[in-house]
Amino acid sequence: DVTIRLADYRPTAFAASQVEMIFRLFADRTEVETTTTLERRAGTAPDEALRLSGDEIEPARVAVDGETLGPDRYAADENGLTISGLPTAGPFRLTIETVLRPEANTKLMGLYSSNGIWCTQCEAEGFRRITYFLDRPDVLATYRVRIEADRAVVPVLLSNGNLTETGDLGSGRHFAVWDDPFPKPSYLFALVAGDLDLLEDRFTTASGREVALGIYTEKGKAGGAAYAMDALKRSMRWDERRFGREYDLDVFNIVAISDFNMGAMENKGLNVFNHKYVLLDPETATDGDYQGVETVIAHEYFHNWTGNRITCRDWFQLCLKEGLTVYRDQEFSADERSAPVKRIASVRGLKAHQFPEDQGPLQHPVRPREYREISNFYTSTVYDKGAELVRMIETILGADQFRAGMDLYFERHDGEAATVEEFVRCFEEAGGADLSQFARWYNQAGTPVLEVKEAFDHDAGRLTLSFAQSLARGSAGTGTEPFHIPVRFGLVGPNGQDIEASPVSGAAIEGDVIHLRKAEETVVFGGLAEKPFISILRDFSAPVTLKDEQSAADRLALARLDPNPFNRWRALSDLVGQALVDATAAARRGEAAAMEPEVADALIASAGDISLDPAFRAQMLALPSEADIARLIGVDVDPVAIHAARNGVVEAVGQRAGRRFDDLHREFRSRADAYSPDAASAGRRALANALLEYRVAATGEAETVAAQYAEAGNMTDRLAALGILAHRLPEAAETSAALADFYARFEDDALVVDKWFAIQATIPREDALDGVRTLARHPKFRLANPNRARALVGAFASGNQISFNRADGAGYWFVAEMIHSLDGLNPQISARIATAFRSWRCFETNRRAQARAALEELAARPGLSTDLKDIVERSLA
Ligand code: DPP
Ligand code: ZN
Repeated sequence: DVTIRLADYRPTAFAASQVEMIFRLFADRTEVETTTTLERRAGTAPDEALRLSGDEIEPARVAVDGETLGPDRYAADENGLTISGLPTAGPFRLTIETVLRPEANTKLMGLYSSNGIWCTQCEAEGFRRITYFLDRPDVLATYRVRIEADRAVVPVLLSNGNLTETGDLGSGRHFAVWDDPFPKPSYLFALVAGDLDLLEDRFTTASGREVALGIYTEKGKAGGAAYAMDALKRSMRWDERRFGREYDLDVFNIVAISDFNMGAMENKGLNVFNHKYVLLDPETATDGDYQGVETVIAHEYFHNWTGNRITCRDWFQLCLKEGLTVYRDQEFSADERSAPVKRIASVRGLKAHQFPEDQGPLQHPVRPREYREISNFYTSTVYDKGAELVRMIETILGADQFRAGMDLYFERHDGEAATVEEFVRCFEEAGGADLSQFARWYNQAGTPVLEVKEAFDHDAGRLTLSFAQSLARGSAGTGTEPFHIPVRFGLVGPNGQDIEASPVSGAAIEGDVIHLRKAEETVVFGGLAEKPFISILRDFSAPVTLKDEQSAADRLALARLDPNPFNRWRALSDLVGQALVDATAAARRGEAAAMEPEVADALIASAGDISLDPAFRAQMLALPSEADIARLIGVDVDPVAIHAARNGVVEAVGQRAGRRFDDLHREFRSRADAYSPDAASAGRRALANALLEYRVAATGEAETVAAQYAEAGNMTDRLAALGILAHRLPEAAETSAALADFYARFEDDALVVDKWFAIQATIPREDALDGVRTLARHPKFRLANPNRARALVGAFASGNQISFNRADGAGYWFVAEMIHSLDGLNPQISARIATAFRSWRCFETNRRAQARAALEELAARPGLSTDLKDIVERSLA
């Protein structure tokens, strides 16, 4: 395999302007005829051949301007097609015919069949599995697509753009023609055909364009798309208000598909979704699922401008659309729900997924410099850290200038394939800022450490904050120069209000943001009668590891009084994190887990703090996960000790809270009234279920939680109860009864059966592996379905710390074996699940040796996909 490098970027030798496709769908095959208008670019040699990409296809016919070429004019190989003797000047029409077998396509890239529905996935390099093409994002063309099929079997025929023609072909066949007037790269092409149900609605844009909205589902499921439709309309309105972006076609269609590699795909005018992010019903979907649908619907819709109207020049620029669009969907959720709760959830996600990636063998910069397989770069670093970079630009410039920069970006680059440099330049010009140092964030991998020291001079009334930033060179081997770090801060008085303090000297300060640019810098504030509490890195204004020397007393005070809600959460979370690290060390010495009474009391108090909304209180109560604790410990990790410590702490806090948590639980637990997915109601359920877990941990009693399981009026409460039973009381008779009942109730609903698999895959016992092995032979287990594979193998590998990381290595060997089987079907998913090995070096010697042996054995197997080989080899490097 070959390494692709950013430094090697060259435009294509030929430009494409128009693509006309005909798809003829039959039961056993699909015939595709693609005619592309091409032209040699100025500067391309007259004898230069045309090189097109292709993957697992063959040319049935090749023609130029209608004349079929003889086999001497073209040569197909494993990666594409080379055509020589093409016109030296002016446009010409190249026709290529291919024949596809969508039924046999288990990679779910290109054209495939899912539950009888024909559908496509082309990002990043799937279009080349449909036809030979200049399959790269900087080749933009308009598409006209004609689809022909049997009307009885395939009544619905969809592609990008607007529907311009339909009709009958005789012998029961019909056709539809779709025209997409916006030039687009091939990765945004889509086709869907089948017998589908439809939920319809309408939207009028700010300037009065009438848009027909449609969500297509498998038969009988369209009712489940109502909330998704509502989320779509709210997203459309929000993008108009917040960014001045209107929708641009007459139709916007979404299709929900059961077998899908990703969450969803933003194809122009025809988004294709994993059905998990469309279909909802209170009986079968949790509050988390509702939020997930809202987020993904918004994300894909927002791509219409950030990704589609302005796309990426090459795949190294992936963060240009993904980081920016994640930023936009985060802002949408913050506006629709609670901004602090959303920010806490985003930062938790960043630390859980991006930090370990950035600190391990799969490290890469937000804009990578090289790749072997682009599918492996749809990562938390590109998406989530990419979003943090956009957020930092906003923090540096302020809201108004940030908006001006976005406006300039849309105006200047509409219709183009752009780069990160062009994006950043828009903010420099519109905001009058120098972002050259800031741009290092795109190119230097790793999480910088930011140390802060505080010194207070009582007599002079001066506070000195000393900052030191450092970046260790990691596996990516990129630079370690100092970053421009925006540090949002506040000095908090004893009454819980920010003090206006005047900076006397040191690093630049604008408003509540300190701009750090050097490896070491200080800031001095004067005019302070007493030492304030220092609230630093408010709202997590930069993706760094913060090391401060704050006393426990200061943290406890900030957890109570910081007017910045995010930092209130962070102060408590830092204390709790340290307590869990200490408890793990104690557990390793064979001692019982304990928590400082002051910290436990702060946690308990936050649960009952009526000045905070319930969703926020639930966040305060949610302890770091076992994987989070492993990351805080960093080296020589013993997952069994972590598990014992965390469990012990939950139990101790639950016992200390006693009746207080019982009373609160009674106050917040769901009443019999109807379910509403709104943020406030969801927050009450989250708090009640968090309290229930502490209560069950403290008493060890299954009765209340089993009753909640049985009586629950919605999936949120039912699944929370089932999770507490399975994860806290795995031996209880109530647990096996509830698991059996859950399956019996929902066995025909694939998305709920996924939950049933995942909950058992994550039972925190070393012998959970035995259950997982049995489940892998269950009649409902299907490795070829990405959601199911993720629900069992993915959930086990990434969510079962003690069983995956078993001391005898059995967890590693089992996952390696499953990944290998999966690799023969679907390399993207096998490679994704394999990333669960990325933190193997953090464990104690014995586990480390087992993980290495399993990875080395896997790496040595013949015939691994490029995707899996890339992940396994980088993990071992
Ligand atoms: N569909 C995926 C996303 O929206 C990849 N573009 O992030
Ligand atoms: Zn995206």
